[in-house]
Amino acid sequence: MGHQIESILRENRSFPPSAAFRARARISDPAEYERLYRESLEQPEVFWGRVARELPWLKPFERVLDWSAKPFAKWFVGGRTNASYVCLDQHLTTHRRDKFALVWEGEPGEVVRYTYAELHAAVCRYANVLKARGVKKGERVALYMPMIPELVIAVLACARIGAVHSVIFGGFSAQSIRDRVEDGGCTAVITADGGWRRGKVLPLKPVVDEALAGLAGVHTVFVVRRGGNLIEWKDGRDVWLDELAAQASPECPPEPMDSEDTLFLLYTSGSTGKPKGIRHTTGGYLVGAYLSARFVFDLRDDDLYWCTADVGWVTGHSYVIYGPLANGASVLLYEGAPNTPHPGRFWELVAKHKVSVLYTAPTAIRSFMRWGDEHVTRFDRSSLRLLGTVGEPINPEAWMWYREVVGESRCPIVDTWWQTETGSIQITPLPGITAAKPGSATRPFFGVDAAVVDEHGNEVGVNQGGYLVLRKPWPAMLRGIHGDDARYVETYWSKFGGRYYFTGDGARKDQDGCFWIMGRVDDVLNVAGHRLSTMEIESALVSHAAVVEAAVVGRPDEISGEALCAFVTIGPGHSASPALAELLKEHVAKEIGKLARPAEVRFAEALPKTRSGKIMRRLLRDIAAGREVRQDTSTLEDFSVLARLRGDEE
Ligand code: 7RM
Repeated sequence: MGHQIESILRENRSFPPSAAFRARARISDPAEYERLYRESLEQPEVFWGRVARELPWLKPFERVLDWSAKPFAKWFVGGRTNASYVCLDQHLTTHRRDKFALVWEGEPGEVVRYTYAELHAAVCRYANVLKARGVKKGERVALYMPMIPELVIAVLACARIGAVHSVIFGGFSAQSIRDRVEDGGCTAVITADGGWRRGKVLPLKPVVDEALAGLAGVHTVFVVRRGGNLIEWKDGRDVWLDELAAQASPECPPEPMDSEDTLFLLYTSGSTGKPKGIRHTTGGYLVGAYLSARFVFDLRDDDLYWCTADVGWVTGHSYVIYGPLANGASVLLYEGAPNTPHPGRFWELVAKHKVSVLYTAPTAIRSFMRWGDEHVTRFDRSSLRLLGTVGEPINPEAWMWYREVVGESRCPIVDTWWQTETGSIQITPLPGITAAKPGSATRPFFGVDAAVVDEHGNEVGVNQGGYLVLRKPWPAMLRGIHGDDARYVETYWSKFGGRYYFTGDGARKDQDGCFWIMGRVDDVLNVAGHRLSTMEIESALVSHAAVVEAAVVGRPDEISGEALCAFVTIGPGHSASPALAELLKEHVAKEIGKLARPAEVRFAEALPKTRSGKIMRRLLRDIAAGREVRQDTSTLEDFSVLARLRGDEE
């Protein structure tokens, strides 16, 4: 208790932006940056008020921030706007009217493009269909769809009429959908017959049917035709959305939404208990997504921007849809898997569509490393100018590979730290300003007052590990957990007596003010009185040539409290053996010290991960301890992984 988290990993490389990148970047003058950054912290209402006025309002706001009911914030008080109006209508009177908003490629390879004018019309048609079926402002609508343009259209159509969207990732089970529909009180569902995934049509509508069986409250299931798979039909409840849309009017006035009206719910699994419906509102969320997308991805009119995240994840909300479209960007959307039909699929898409900004996850980057450089290098990547990562700490090995192999040492990398709850990026390099360091998310974004503190909320010293907190409210912050204000206060605001927002992550801040995220504090290991971050030991393991991915957990040990158990997947050309296990233990001891030496190394074909690629260490803890896994596994991507780790399939 009261112990700090020890930080033992050191990385000294640093990569300032090139002169060529800086010459065209949105911000490249350090003095201008310093002035803006200081203003954003010292006069946040001046800073955010000015940014907010860059977006179109249907009624101007009267006050920038009301923090009197802390921790329940109100931003842009009294203002009215509409998220679809911000993303679409504002561009229709500019040169962007006929610019591509969306470029979509299906897994089988077909391409569909929407200009801003076309996307606007498509959204209005959907909005009119929703309205005609009685969907009203404030009603919650669940979306369970593949990564097709109709998903983006449906999201924006909900926003247009003031309905609250709750996107459920297209791989979740019927039970997960049911829980989310029930908790959110959803009255309508938008789905598709099926979508393409790994060369096959994955049925979706049948899963929705199962989820809704015996459940009251859903009056309509809107179905988009995509997979062509056979589905059942419930007359009176089910309607073909695309057919009705074809007959609907392409004009639908945007509902004027209060800044603090809910825009969406997005469910995130807590480490315990049922999933939380994170609630985001209209004005502040849009301002946060808009500004961060603009500066972090340095968006310009000639970019083709590709965020590979699924829309079912917050990254897909803020950085596939709202942030880029509010900036008038051209967004690439891809339906399928990164290795279907071949492991170079992503790079084929980059070359074909001339992607200039690419935003993806460390888990994907590590897969590409494992599959081999040749699948990347055989495609032309000269269109790329900026790379981003999100979702987990990226180990320096993967960062360097991303830089050198994908980006040909030409592209800055932005390692962006944020959460479903934060709504927008909070800690990140600015690509024209920041000297990036492999493995560090570097500095807080505008208006973000991040700190590393001890148990009592006091800031710790340079390079000391501790809890990552945010000390000021920010526009895109969550406004609560749907239906459970007490849980909101308890989860995020109680640890430091209501003073700070607690992120749940451990971190350290280095001598240059750069933050190094050390992973979830729930995962922190306690070995012989030392509190160690999983990420640092995993990073040491992955720096060995044989290891592609690693997860380290503690298992109860009478002597040391916890003994370290490492699960590793190894690369092609290496084979699992007791000798390799010993070698890896020694490697960790040499890299970071004897105290971090794993007691056990287990080889695994794959690690249990969430849909967004995060390793589920709490499941591995049960396996390491030889316990039955009894936790919430609803977000697990591939159930067979657990069985294989337990050795059920001999
Ligand atoms: C955007 C997203 C949030 C958690 C967060 C961290 C981890 C995310 C980074 C990261 C290190 C990063 N939302 N995380 N980004 N850790 N470096 N750049 O992922 O709600 O799904 O997850 O993800 O632990 O608290 S999320």
